[in-house]
Amino acid sequence: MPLLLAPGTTLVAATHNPGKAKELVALLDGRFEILSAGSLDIPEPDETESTFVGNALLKARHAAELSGRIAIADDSGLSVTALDGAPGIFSARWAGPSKDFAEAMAKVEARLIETGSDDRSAWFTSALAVAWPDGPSVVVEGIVRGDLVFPGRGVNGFGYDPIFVPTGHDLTFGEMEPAAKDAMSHRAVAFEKLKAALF
Ligand code: ITT
Repeated sequence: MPLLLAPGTTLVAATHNPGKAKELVALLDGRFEILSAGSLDIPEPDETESTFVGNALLKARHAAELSGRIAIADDSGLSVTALDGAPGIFSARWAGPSKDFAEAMAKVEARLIETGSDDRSAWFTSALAVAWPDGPSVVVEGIVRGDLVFPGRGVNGFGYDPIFVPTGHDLTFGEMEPAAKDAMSHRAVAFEKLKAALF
């Protein structure tokens, strides 16, 4: 039987990142009742997998098992061409325990300068996983391509948004209105695939 998500279903948003949680709620668009992992006291699992898809499934399954409810998780990150795809799945970890993204963006710039390359192209990836407490799960992946700018610009969004200009645009994700980012982001691309699979 195909897996389907009926409107009005309660979903646990298995993230502890407030910026990401806001975007997930915007994408889910009043279609579902959302409970946050934080409000259910679900701890953050260790992200032990080596891919976005693997870590998204791990987070969704963990939250589904602990809550007994259907859970949705996102694993995402910034990949820089001249850095062979780094920081990639380590995007959150590059900000250190204090989650200092000014530091993480400075590290990206310093590493780029070290390479001597003038290639500033990069892409964001989002893997979105939905897991049912009794076992099945679905995962999809979306990307958005762009170029990095230094210094960063804008205070909207979160994480690496100030340094990322999506292809075909002039504003960084940090300068765009949230709705503009939500219409084209890696998370939105993944979400379209999830809709096709589950709604
Ligand atoms: P959860 O695991 O609790 O969801 P997290 O922040 O640890 O929170 P990830 O492991 O998926 O999440 O790390 C993704 C990091 O990549 C995130 O902390 C951001 O710094 C960055 N990132 C992902 N999507 C982004 C976006 O849309 N804009 C800017 N940075 C983003």
